[in-house]
Amino acid sequence: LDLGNTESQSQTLEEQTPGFRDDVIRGLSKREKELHCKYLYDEKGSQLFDQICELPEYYPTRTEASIMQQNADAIGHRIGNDAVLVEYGSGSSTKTRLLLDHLDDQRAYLPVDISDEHLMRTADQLRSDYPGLDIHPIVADFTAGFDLPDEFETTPVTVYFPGSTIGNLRTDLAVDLLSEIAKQCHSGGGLLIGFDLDKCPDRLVAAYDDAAGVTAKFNLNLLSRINRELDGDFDLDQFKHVAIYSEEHSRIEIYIESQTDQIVTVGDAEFSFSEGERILTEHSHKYSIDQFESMAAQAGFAMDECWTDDENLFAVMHLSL
Ligand code: AVJ
Repeated sequence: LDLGNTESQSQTLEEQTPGFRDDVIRGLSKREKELHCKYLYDEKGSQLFDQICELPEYYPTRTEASIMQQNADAIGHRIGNDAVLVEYGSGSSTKTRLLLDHLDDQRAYLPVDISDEHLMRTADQLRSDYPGLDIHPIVADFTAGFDLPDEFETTPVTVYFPGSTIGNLRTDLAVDLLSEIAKQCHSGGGLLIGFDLDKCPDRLVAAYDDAAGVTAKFNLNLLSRINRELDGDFDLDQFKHVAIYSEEHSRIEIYIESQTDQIVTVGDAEFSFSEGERILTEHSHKYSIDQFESMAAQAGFAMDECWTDDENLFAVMHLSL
């Protein structure tokens, strides 16, 4: 039975995410401990996020999909025919299908995502569902910037950036990313973006600290990932999920809070936690339509049209350069 050289086939976990160890050690060494939110989305984290999207308290995903559904024609008209669509963080491209069904003689679709297997599987599925569509999957971390294939370097491009993922970024970094997107769109291009609207704190906190505790599992899963991949010894029973709303920054802040004074090791590094000490794991910024419009204007975008739901929970906006 030839097992082949599994070593060469299966990268070690470390090789899969080379920056993970360095980022974790650096983040836990800070006076105010933090871990980058992108590390929440390992296989288990992505499954838990899919479960979060089904929770009654977590309205963003279903609200954005219904806005897209209700306004598909108007949105398709704004994007225009013969469009080249680049989607940031495409995942399983479910919302995109709403668009693709309303864009006739679409030029090309370039889904961009950091997890390559998931992206390739989705691209294959889309090729069979949309035979006439030219699909170019791009494996990239869009926050780190990436180039489009040469053939699209000069064509007007519409970037589709759903899910309020822009909300993960501090405002100055959000403007930087929007400026990168503006460069990619070229003149004549556009941006279709979804973002969560600011609202009463109770509704927001409930969406990030659900009664069933799925968001708590999603957050604490990062400690299990550190234990597994970086030889950590976090005792998850001694840490708690915390979600608070910051009026000052109009954002949800998600933390992992130590329940006692304790020492944790990650490989040969050692970190002390005092009772109540927190690790920041994610920001989710909430905007008014005016705030978002002026933030995007700093990156050179002008709003064409904005669609919301009847409870004003979420917004989808089309902007042009
Ligand atoms: C995927 C970043 C848009 O900010 O609402 C959901 C992530 N975190 N519940 C969000 C998230 C906890 C989500 N984004």
